[in-house]
Amino acid sequence: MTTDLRFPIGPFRAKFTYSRREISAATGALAKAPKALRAAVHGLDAKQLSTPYRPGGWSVAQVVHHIADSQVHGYIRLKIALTESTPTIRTYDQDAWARLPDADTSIAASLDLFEALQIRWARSMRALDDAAMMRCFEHPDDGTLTVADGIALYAWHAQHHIAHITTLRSRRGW
Ligand code: NI
Repeated sequence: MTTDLRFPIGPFRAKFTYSRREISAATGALAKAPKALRAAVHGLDAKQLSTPYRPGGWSVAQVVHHIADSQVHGYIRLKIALTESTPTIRTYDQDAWARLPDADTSIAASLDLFEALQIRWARSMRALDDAAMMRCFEHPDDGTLTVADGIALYAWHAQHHIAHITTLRSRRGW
């Protein structure tokens, strides 16, 4: 069996419509993600944080910063979808962001940022009704997505990147 190190929990598949149970599972997974990320990096030293999670991949620290950066985008994307008529959201060059000088081994602020954003996110999303969950936004690469897709996507996204770190640790015996 071959394992694709880039997709330790498999790829995300948008479904467009979700049951209440699926949305609450995704919201719950997101709510737990900041703590899970802290646990995933707990005790790692600077050398370990600079280690790529796979050959040619981002370092552990870059993965942590990316989770925070991505959650910033996700938060803004869903707020825009809730307040504008089928807006087209802005993409960004993730690899270029990961190479910016702030993507170093100082990860504490990104852990805090992810946690704080998640508190705001959970507060906003828990209060939404079915009509709000079906509001759409246009992703320039991925097409039309609903707010519910966005919640499911970001829940997957956090777990996907946390698994990059936890699978690296288990392969290395860290
Ligand atoms: Ni990502």
